Amino acid sequence: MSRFHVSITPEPESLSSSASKATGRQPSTLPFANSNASSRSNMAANPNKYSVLLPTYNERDNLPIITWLLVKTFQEHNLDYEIIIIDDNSPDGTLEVAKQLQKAYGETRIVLRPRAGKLGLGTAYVHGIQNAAGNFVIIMDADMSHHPKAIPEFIRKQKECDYDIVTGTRYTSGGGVYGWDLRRKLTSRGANFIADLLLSPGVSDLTGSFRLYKKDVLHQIINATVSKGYVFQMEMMVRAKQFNFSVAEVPITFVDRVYGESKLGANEIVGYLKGLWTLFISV
Ligand SMILES: Nc1nc2c(ncn2[C@@H]2O[C@H](COP(=O)(O)OP(=O)(O)OP(=O)(O)O)[C@@H](O)[C@H]2O)c(=O)[nH]1
Ligand SMILES: [Mg+2]
Repeated sequence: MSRFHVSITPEPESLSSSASKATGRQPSTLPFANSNASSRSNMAANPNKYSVLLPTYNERDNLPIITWLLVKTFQEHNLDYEIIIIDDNSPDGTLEVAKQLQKAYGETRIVLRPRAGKLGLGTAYVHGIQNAAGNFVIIMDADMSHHPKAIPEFIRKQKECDYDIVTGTRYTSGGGVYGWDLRRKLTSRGANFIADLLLSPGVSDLTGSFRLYKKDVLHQIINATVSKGYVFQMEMMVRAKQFNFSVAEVPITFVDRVYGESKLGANEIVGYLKGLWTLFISV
């Protein structure tokens, strides 16, 4: 029997009110991890460590908020974690902001893995995962489209059947997209529809990038993945199916980026279609 199957669970509301209060403004105090006894005792109950891969390109305004929310979430759930920021020499000075965050939260929590230039998302993950200390890896965007409040649910879901991968989905009941215009919504839906039609990886949100992986599973999938651009996330699910990894889904609410310009243009769409075709004829 194939181990590849998909299971869906609703997203919790537990952190939503406190987190939304934090969104959109700089916190006056920063949460520090593992500072009390109850935190330490619960950490012993969950021996896992979660490495968050946060690729950034021109995210100087979003990075402090997403980092603060991540620290707060991990702290409140007594989870061991590190946040690995992979900045590609952003012209807006994102790396300087990341350095400040490292000073505030400490070098064991904030790990900087900068690169000299914009080399793309796919290789940013490969670069980030090197030396990751966690046995689990969380991949997410830094622009606030992915809310850290979903992470405890990803973790709970993963434990349920020891899943290899848990992926956030916008396209099942309980999930959704906010802030996109019709063109962007149609592009995303169309990209999912065509990929599902041609490759049937069995996952409802193929282009999303909010996912939890066992680290060795992510290594294996990344090593097999050949795409570079937007098609990368979709290929990861195609490879997961190929290797018979088990995948669970958690509905997520995706909101348009808080600060900064969208980078999705005609070139990316053409690149996606080309990549999809390459996969169709090769996988
Ligand atoms: N290190 C690195 N990060 C990148 C690169 N391209 C995008 N990112 C980051 O990857 C994440 C996802 O990219 P986005 O630009 O948000 O992609 P998107 O969500 O499809 O499009 P918009 O939000 O509309 O711009 C964000 O955190 C970006 O800052 C890159 O070439 N290198
Ligand atoms: Mg984005």
